[in-house]
Amino acid sequence: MLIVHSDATRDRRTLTELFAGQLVAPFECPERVDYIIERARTESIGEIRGPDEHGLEPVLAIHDADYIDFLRVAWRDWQAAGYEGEAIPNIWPTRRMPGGPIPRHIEGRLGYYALAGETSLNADTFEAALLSKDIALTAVDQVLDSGAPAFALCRPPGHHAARDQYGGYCFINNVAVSAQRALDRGHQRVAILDIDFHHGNGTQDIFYERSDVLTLSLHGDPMDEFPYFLGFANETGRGEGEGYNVNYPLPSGTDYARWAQALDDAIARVRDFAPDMLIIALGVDTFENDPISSFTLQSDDYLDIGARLKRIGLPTLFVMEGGYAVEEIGVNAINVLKGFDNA
Ligand code: SP5
Ligand code: ZN
Repeated sequence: MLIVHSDATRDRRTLTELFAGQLVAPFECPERVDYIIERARTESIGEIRGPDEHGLEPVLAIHDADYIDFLRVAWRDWQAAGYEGEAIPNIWPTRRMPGGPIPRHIEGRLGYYALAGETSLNADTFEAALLSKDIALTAVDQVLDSGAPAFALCRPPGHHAARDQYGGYCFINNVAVSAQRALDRGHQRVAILDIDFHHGNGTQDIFYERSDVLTLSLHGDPMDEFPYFLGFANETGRGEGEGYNVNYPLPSGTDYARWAQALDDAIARVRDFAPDMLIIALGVDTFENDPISSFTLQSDDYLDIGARLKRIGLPTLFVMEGGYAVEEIGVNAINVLKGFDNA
């Protein structure tokens, strides 16, 4: 399988993550990609190529222009305010004070555009987000041109990013931008199946009122897990989109037998939808040793996931999302691709 990767993802690193009341070294770190690409090489998964620049047009087909402008200038404005740490929001338009104008001060704008406070911004952030979407777009173009599967080794991830919000380590929604690209290049229907441990809130929200993109997500029950405020089973779409969003919230401790039942149900829904392309939001934070998650999947289970996805029989794009057991992330992510290729 073709892998799209850039060594330049290594150059982007935040230093802080607000976690459990402390600023810690971020779980979403450059070494994640090192382990994946090293494993791809030792397992001879296939050709590894770099991304092509795709510009902002495909991004603006999904995200609001004011949000992208905010990402472009956020670090500059944060520094101009005299702040020395990485940029972290500390106030939001919450339930009792929504609805005002977008603030002028960077502190207010951060809260306006952030959906969570664990994702620090720094000088690298905007370039990193652009590189990640170019990796995804290069891979989706390859799938569109060849029909063969491809893996976009994106970093930072994307599925928590909404039309005008960042968070959950995500800034540009790589799977959403890729799905829109496929539609703009002539596809009628695209399915996005999100198997990251966390609910794909951004992807759900972006396509919630549309019937041309079926969104499905298997994830930790938001009663107990990030992002807490979306991802429940009764969220099935709205208007035109009614029936085109499917959530599988699963309890803490979910093992592969139980998880795979949900996967099979999701696969049946994908088949019924009969899309032209399948996009997998590939997180491996469902792994038993993941430091921020609570499922118990084993490394071999990822081979079986890949095989089940292959049997759907659709042109398939894999896009990297989460996975924070860094030393095992290479084995786990590449096992999905191996399982797919060998089925
Ligand atoms: C792409 C991706 O996987 N993003 C995940 C972002 C999660 N960030 C917040 C982590 C907070 C962990 N809290 C643990 C709650 C009890 N399990
Ligand atoms: Zn995740």
